[in-house]
Amino acid sequence: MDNAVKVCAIVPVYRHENASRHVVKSLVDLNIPVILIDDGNTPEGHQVLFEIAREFANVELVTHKCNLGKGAAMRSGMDAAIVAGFTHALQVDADGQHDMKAIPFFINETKEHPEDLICGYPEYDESVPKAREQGRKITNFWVAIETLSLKIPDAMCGFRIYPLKTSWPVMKRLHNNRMGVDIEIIVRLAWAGVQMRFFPVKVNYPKDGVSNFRMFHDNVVISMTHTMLCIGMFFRLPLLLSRRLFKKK
Ligand SMILES: Nc1nc2c(ncn2[C@@H]2O[C@H](COP(=O)(O)OP(=O)(O)OP(=O)(O)O)[C@@H](O)[C@H]2O)c(=O)[nH]1
Ligand SMILES: [Mg+2]
Repeated sequence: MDNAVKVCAIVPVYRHENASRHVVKSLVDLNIPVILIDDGNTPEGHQVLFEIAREFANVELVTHKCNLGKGAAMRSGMDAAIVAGFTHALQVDADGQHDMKAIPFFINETKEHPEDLICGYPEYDESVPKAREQGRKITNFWVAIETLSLKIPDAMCGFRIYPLKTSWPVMKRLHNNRMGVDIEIIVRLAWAGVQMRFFPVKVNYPKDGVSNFRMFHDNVVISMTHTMLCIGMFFRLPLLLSRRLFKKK
């Protein structure tokens, strides 16, 4: 890794302590330091994470005493990454759904474009639940309206490399602690003018996988997030429109 770019991984974990072992191992095998966030797991879950952090070199465990949500876990992870002097954070979900073989390519992209957000674009196989796939399409439609652009083909992927210099000031001000954080951060970074690059990453849903997604509750939270972002878009209309005009010229 060159001097300018120091990448760590942040892995928020809630009820995925067992699946997270494989994720951590893949990261450690690639020589990527890991910040594992125990987001208020059971004492047994915490013990598993504690052992993972002890077993592998370069794994730091940050613990929330109670469950605060993925957004709060990402915030704690980015905070720890900044304190440790990293310039970029690869956020990867602990459930092992994402193809870890994509990581070297993503890191190379970060080295070539250190200012940019490098985002996964999910390539599902047939295991994806149809309702989740539909939900993503609805979210992506709203995100196009909120950013007045088609530059975000997927706003929910839990596989991205964040440039911390621009992402942390935005992340630390988010109120969204739970589901919806992946959407809110990418829309706010687009508003802030951060350039984004999307690349496919294979995603699968194992039959015995644990999902924390609560169909009713999380969809309500996501709808509230879109409502808030649409209101935010109206306040930024002059900025977003002038950016488009300027780009055309
Ligand atoms: N949903 C959820 N995830 C959390 C929480 N705290 C940490 N996480 C982690 O955030 C990541 C995303 O959670 P998932 O349950 O996979 O949610 P998802 O990927 O949107 O849903 P699926 O598409 O069903 O996998 C995982 O690494 C979780 O372990 C929390 O309170 N709620
Ligand atoms: Mg998941």
